[in-house]
Amino acid sequence: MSEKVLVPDIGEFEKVEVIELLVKVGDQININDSIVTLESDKSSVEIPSIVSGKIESINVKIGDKISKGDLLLNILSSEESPSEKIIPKNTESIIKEAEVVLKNQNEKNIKEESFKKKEKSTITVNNENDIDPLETQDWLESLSAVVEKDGNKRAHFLIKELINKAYKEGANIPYTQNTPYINTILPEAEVKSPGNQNTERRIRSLIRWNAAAMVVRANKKFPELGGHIGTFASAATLYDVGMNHFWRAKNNKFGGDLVYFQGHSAPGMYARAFLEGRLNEKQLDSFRQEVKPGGLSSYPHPWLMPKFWQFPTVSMGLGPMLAIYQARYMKYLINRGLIKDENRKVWAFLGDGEMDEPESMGAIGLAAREKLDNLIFVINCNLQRLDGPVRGNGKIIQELEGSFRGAGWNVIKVIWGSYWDSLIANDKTGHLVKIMNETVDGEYQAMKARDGAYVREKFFGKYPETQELVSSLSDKDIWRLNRGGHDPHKVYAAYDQASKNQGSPTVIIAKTIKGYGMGKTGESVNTSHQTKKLDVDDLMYYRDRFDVPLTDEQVKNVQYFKPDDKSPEIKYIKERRMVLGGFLPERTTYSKTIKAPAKDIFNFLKVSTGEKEMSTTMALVRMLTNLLRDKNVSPRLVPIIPDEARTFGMEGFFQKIGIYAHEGQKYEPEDSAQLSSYREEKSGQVLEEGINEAGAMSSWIAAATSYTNHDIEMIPIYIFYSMFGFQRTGDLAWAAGDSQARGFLIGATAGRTTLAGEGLQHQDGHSHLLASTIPNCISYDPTFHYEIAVIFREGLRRMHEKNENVFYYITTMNENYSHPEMPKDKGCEEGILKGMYKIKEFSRYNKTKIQLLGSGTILREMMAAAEILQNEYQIDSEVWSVTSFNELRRDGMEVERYNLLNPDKAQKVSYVEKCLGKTEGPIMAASDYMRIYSDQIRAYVNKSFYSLGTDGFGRSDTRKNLRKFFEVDKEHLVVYGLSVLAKEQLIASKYAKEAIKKYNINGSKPMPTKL
Ligand SMILES: Cc1ncc(C[n+]2csc(CCOP(=O)(O)OP(=O)(O)O)c2C)c(N)n1
Ligand SMILES: [Mg+2]
Repeated sequence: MSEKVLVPDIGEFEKVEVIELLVKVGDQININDSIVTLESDKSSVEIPSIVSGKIESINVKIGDKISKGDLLLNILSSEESPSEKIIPKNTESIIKEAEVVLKNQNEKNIKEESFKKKEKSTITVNNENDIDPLETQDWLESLSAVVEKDGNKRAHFLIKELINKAYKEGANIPYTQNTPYINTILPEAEVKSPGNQNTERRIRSLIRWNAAAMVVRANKKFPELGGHIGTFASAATLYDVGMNHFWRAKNNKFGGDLVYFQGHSAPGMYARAFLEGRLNEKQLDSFRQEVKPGGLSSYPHPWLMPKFWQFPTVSMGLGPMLAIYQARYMKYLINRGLIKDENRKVWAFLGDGEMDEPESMGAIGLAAREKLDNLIFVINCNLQRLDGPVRGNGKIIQELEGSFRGAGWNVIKVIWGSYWDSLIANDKTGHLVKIMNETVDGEYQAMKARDGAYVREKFFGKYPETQELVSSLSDKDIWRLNRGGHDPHKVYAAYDQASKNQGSPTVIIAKTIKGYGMGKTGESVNTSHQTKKLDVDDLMYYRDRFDVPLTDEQVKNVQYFKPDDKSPEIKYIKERRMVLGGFLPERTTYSKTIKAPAKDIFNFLKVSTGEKEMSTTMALVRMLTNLLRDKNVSPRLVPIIPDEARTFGMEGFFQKIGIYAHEGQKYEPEDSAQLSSYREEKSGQVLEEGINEAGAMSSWIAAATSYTNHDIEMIPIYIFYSMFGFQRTGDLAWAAGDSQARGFLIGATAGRTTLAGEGLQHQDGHSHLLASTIPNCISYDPTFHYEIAVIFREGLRRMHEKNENVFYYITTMNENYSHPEMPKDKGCEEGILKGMYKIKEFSRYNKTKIQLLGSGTILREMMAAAEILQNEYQIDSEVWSVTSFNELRRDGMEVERYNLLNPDKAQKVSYVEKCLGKTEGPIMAASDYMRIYSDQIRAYVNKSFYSLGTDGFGRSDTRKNLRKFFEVDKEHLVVYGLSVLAKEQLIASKYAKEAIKKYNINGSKPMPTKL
């Protein structure tokens, strides 16, 4: 039957222009195939067909302005009646979602094992406020009986019911997110490690020794090199258990777990790699000496050790965020069907001091919300940071427990080692746990800096009951009471449980001792962090403490120790890694490249837009829409937006490719009847990050390094307000460079005078300068649509086809203007990419000439000024579109350096000099950025050079007024041009003076920087 396809509800727009017809009469099309593209002055959307069939007739043509309800097509439908067959999209996704939830619920119920306590123990907590201890005892015993008979879950249920009941009856329920200061996993519930504990201990001791030796040796040679011993000393067990039993490497059968190592624990990773035979002594001896190739970097830096390190973590706080978004991105790839679900995990090792960084905790809510059960945080709570205790007066473990539990994480506390088990079991009065709860971290730290007698007196001595509890222990026994993070059994049990946890991320909060084993100078003392030299006595102590088989002489020489390859230790360490699929960390890439799309996919941006005006943001969005039609590129695009899609006219993407939501869409969106309705979907492509630039940047980094971490090349495009880019998340951008990210950053609504109205906080006049600080970031400030097309395609080619480790920063603006046809000149494309090309020449008079350089929207002011100079002052000019002062400077710098270092060789010529060297007249450059942006090339041209720009704070006003204020409007450019020519003695100064008067310019107005 014949069906009419009408224009659906397209939101608030009326009379929107048809800019593309995507079908023709006779075509066979399917439901959801795009029919036409509509474009308003704000955004463009494609209209999909609601029926399948053959097109009988098309009722619209390019240029038509259409509104809701207008007839688009007649289709000979291949279905009886669409409305009968199609379940509305939202209803369908709700049904699907419900089915998935039901299925999971059933599975969970089946799986749930109710753990039963083996031994009954009632803990009586002495409490001065207890008005009836006997009654309390009754209640507690009843609870124990329930636990014994029906298990923990039942006990949980009853407690919850009691709380609800009390709440309903008006009791003021005290809120607590904390559990007592003991291990989360009870001894009887611990899963035992299958490893050979003796061999593992010996291996761990050797790793400890070699890590410390490496740092000490480097500092003996060059005391300025620095390094850390105390951090890894506290974390060795945490890493070893993971390495021996849990972390699976990437190989041809498995994608690999991803481990974010704490930055300054790097010596431990090198020491292990040494035992594994991956690094040799010579390499260890080049720790922190990287200038000569082959040195070991101070911290994890993929840029410096691209085959070893995967994640830069040493800037505190970035690791936690990057790991969360990595885990989320992994799920994104799985849910989009781009990688298999292999139960891979993301592990992140963090310091307790590091958790003070706002970034560290800033995204934990997202991890729980997104149910990232592929994510495990291990927080090494050695209770110290650099200067002193993390929480001297409090308890960092309890604080973290509360925050993570509150956010919805599975929390596993690993506080006490096995030697404590029997003491805690014998604590019938509850006094031991009471002291544990009462003691603050400052005291815990101080105790481990002293000895057993001190602990007996200050800790157990607090109550007669606890004094009695340890009466049969010697001071040495008391000293041996270990902390959970140093006990491989406890750590194994925690890792095991974390790995099996479903439905939420897990945090393991492990208590350790900073500088563990380092003796008086390094163990649990406030200076532990900085200790990088150990004297002979300390080294002897360290050797004895861990039974390292070295002679005194060898210790004095700080020799490394590596047992023979056939020794049980080396065989064990290698065998364990082989079982787990290979070595870690290791950075490899097996992704296939993405063929850059044919040039013609960009051709529509190379013709003039005629009367039609658009912004470069809009041109970019149109280009992306077009790219979504390219079969190779489309599935790999990862659009990332922090709640600004509508600002950038990208709301059309919501329907077209969907917003990623791991739970699909459980509600019918308010705007469901509209074409650009808010569509969330499990396989959605857009990462809509909410108002969260740091999170968006972290997502971008995960996608931009997908080629190595997931062996799939992706094309992330993160679009943001340019002012909230590098300025806001600069350290993440730096980490992106280190990570060898490949992708596009789009600084939209860029420019200090182009984003009118928004004012001081929003108007960006320096993001290009910040971008220029990152060596592998290539940045452009284009003016016209064809420039964007050329730059973007080249970016695709360089990054995703040729695998260059660079990333692109492109600014786009929201000022509407018409765009000319791309110049036919052969050199134009090369010029756009290198940074400048001649866009226009005025040569009517052949008397006086000036070279005018402009970038971004200010190029148009410059072109207008050139016209005035010619028409009113008979001055010729050549106008250059500068797409990147940054790239021009890089080229100039390189050429200059070469020439200076090779004075006797043929001297090279910079690209700027090639363009401008033989031209006539002085040079005047202007941009919508600070003068220093265009000033960058001053040194590389052999001519007088003047730069203009938007130095100073922005403010709200119209574009015209702002450009006047910052003196980059065409009138100022004319005046400055005339003045420059007068200064160069090419014309009389009276012309400039007259123009100043004519344009009503106040020559004694203060610099905008002072206003
Ligand atoms: C953003 C940032 N600020 C400061 C530092 C310097 N720094 C390196 S380690 C450290 C202390 C770390 O303490 P913690 O996180 O507890 O780690 P630990 O060594 O105790 O395991 C500091 C301040 C840094 N690396 N990054
Ligand atoms: Mg610490």
